[in-house]
Amino acid sequence: MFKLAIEVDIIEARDLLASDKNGLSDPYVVIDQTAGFTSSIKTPVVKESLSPVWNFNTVVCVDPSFKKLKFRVFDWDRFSADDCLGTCSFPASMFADGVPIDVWQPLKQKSKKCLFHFHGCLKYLSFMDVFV
Ligand SMILES: [Ca+2]
Repeated sequence: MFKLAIEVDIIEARDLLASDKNGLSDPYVVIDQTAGFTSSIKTPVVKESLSPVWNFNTVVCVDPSFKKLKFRVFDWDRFSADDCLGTCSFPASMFADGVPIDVWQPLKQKSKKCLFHFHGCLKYLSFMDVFV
């Protein structure tokens, strides 16, 4: 059994919005999986940073018919719901040829412009590879 997957390295972001009273945020990134997985993938939280470095490697399972890969950046809060700092989406066609890509992209967000940096590569992998 084989699944389509995208190997993703979530590298960093620059100049995120400040969401906390101290003028900083506690950012982490969420990716939704589409290939029958109910859970999303989350990076660890980087505390008190507007230019976090995650260097987070993961494999995102996608349906062969997937349209886009979407990243959502949140500010973690201890006592309230986490705030969305911005999102960015990448069309499936970007990954179609299986060549590794290295992308800097502005986040869609309310005001200030910030950049999101990741590596991605489409691959086929056996079902068991997802769990080892
Ligand atoms: Ca926070």
